[in-house]
Amino acid sequence: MEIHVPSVTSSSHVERHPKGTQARILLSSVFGPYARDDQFGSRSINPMELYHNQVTRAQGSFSLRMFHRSWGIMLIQANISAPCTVLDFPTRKDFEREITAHAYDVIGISLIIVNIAKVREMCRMIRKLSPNSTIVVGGHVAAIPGVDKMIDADQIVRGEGVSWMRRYLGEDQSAPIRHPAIVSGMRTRIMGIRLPELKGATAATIIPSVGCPMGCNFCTTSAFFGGKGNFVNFFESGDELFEVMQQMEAELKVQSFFVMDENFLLHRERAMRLLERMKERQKSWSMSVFASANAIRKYTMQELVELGVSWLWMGLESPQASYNKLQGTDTRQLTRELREHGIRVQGSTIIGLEHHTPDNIVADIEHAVSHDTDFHQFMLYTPVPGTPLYQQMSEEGRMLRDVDYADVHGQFKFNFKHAAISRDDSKRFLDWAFWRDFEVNGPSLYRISRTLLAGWKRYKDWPDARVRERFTREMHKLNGVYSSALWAMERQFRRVDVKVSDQIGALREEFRRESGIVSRLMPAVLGPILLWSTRREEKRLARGKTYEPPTILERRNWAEA
Ligand code: B12
Ligand code: SF4
Repeated sequence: MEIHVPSVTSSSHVERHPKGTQARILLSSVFGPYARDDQFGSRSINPMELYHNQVTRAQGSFSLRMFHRSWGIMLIQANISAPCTVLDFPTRKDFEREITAHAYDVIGISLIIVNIAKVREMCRMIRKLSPNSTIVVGGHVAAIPGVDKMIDADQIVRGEGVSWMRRYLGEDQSAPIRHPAIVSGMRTRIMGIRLPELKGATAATIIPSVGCPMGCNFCTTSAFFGGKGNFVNFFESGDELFEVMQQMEAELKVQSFFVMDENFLLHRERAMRLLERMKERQKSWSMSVFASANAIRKYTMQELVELGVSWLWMGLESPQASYNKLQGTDTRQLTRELREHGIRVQGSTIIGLEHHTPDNIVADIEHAVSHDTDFHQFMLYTPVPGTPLYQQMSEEGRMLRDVDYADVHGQFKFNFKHAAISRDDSKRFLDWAFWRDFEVNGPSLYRISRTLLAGWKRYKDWPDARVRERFTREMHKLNGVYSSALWAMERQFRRVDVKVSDQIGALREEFRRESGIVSRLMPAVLGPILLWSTRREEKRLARGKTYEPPTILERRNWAEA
């Protein structure tokens, strides 16, 4: 086989494609199925799911199941004028069909490090079935040292891809970013029921920036887009962001947004200008954001609530870790306060930090669990190529050489030599953390119902109509459904922990008191159905049932050749 030597580039040096914007482009994610063990690096414990993979994975039938599109290639497609197809979650057959059915000049593949074996196979298929195509590989995989010798691609792109692709096609790389309309999640399931996909019911994803200037040593997103002090902003000001959100509101009929920005609240000026515009136009929007504790502390609770922050993903590293983003914050107090104001908190805790030992790690996990967040993500401390941590571990000779990249996803075992914890124990502690959080705090669905109710009670008579409307909307839309789910959870969770089951029962009572007549009656009917579907799902999961995202194909600027 002839191996081309690819250039590994970022957007600052790009050689233009001879056909420019006339080139036909295919942008694809890697092929599935994902939730199984195979020779292409799929792993059953690493499905293409956010919550079930790394957040609610120990919660059985209560685990939140949903899929997210590959936003990077959607963003690139929306910002080039060449005819372009996005193929998301293909099977190998779908991919083969697409590259043989059309004469693509450029085939771009997007992937992260775990999926390296898939791109190797996809390059092989392209060379055989579409030999005239130029292969461009982008996404976090580009951070692997020596990746150019591992796959048969022509170009490997590091960092931001819109500007790279624009330069490659001879377009203006600094033209304003056109934001694609993205429904944040799809095929949502919980308690054995697939939720209906009604227009406007699911949040729109907004991508204000990539990267994060905080530069924590293990953080791959920060490192990939420039590291400490750097990031790439797509929408600089609150005004620009407001306009984009308004467009999405009109296009997707949404009032809630999933803001895909690693540290949204860090940019206070932008957020506060956005709030001003929201107030001017009476927008009762809600926002799910990622933010570090030090950034959250720049705001009062009232500002967060007025801004519509309804869900917050925050790092809760061990109290002994010295990350700037925590800056001495009492994260337990902060979490409690946020939840009392109706803000759902998703904590994120790293297992296996440098100071952890078999003797102190249990206390650190208990500390994390004691935050009683609505959701809790646990991840192994993982030196990933491209990060300062990887550099340091490599220099210290602590990287384990025989670990397959497909297993470097933070949910299995260490990929480095830890001073005090063995590889096998790293998995045991990780699995235990998930279980402990579930056992002590109960299903996340129960926890978010509790936060929602607290917020509604506090803000239902609030003077700002936008805030009132948001809480009333969130509460009333689902009130009867939450009560019914609580009815079923209370019974099912009795098998895990009676105390938590009683707490769920008490919350159900509270919901009942706050409900109208229809919602009061609903649990009697819907509750038993949900209990039945929950138990059916438990049996399915025990038999090894897994879920896969659907294959999606979207063309833009397309005329059949
Ligand atoms: C959404 C998401 C997911 C979705 C994936 C959806 C999908 N369709 O792939 C879900 C939830 C399923 C997921 C799962 C996992 N994820 Co994930 N995920 C993300 C997240 C939060 C957002 C990605 C995103 O859209 N970003 C915004 C877009 C605009 O950025 P981007 O994708 O990087 O794309 C830009 C460039 O990379 C480049 N680019 C990308 N593709 C291409 C292609 C071409 C041709 C070109 C030229 C350029 C280019 O241009 C884009 C625009 O600038 C990121 C964190 C983050 N903030 O990025 C983590 C992230 C990508 N995930 C990560 C990890 C580790 C995982 C898991 C392994 C973790 C786990 N155990 O759960 C699994 C793997 C699942 C699997 N089987 O593959 C890591 C990747 C680490 C690495 N170095 O490889 C990240 C960076 C999080 C982190 N900080 O650790 N993930
Ligand atoms: S604050 Fe979060 S996103 Fe920013 S560098 Fe640290 S871990 Fe990464």
